[in-house]
Amino acid sequence: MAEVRILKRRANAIRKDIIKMISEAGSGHPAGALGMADIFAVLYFSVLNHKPKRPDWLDRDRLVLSNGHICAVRYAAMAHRGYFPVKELKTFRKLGSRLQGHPSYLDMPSLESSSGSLGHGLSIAVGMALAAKLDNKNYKVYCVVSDGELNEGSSWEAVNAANKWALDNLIVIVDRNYIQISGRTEHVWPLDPLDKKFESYDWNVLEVDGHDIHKLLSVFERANKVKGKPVVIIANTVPGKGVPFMENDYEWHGKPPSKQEAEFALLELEKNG
Ligand SMILES: Cc1ncc(C[n+]2csc(CCOP(=O)(O)OP(=O)(O)O)c2C)c(N)n1
Ligand SMILES: [Mg+2]
Repeated sequence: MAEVRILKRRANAIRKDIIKMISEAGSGHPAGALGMADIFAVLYFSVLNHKPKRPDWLDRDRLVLSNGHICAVRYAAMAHRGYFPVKELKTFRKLGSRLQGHPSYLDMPSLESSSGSLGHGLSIAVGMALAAKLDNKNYKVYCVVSDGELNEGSSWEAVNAANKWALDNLIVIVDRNYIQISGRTEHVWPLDPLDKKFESYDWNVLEVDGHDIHKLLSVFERANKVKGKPVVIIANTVPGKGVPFMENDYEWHGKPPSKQEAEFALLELEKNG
């Protein structure tokens, strides 16, 4: 399918930019960002109903990034999609830049919310989805959260609230990469069985390989058809995906590659086009 091929290429271009941005800044979070590149390519280039040149369009779908530390992937996807010039990615994490290391909504309203302090995004998304219902609006609210972030009890209050209001316009994507800042999730603070936990709050639970573009396209299609319940897509991802020496290693949660490591990473990504 041509669309799948194009989206794969876009995800790889996003990954290259993530490496360049974080290495040039000398700080940042490569593992989660690389792991979510396929999903952000699919969201920005296929799923979202939005107008990059009119980010304040009232009927746009909202995308809340709750685990703000992986924002390099969002900035790269947005730049490629036309929200701002790709060359602005060079300013990532620099003083005065709109592209802060943790997203600042005040600097760039199209981010929908500021984030970085974990555990808030899901509540914000629930509020947006409820507002859409009250206003009789048809837009969807997508919310990306991470697995380590679900340690925050506030996330589960939001999950419960979404059930109360039967927010079927809310689609949550969990970056299930099994790592967090200080180790493997199941070692630091076990989460499994995550599907059963969401099911116990009467959510519609879908699970997907977060790197299979074809399956991602169909899981979003299914999620959009669910009526009467909020939806969670548990996306199984490989942290550091595409850069073999970073894959599945929690040490790369928040460490920039050296210049030499970045060159090596870019060579690896080059193999994928
Ligand atoms: C409220 C809050 N507590 C602690 C932190 C510090 N922190 C930043 S990232 C992180 C790990 C979160 O796990 P996850 O998002 O799954 O990490 P990743 O998969 O991206 O490596 C922590 C504890 C924070 N940003 N906010
Ligand atoms: Mg994680």
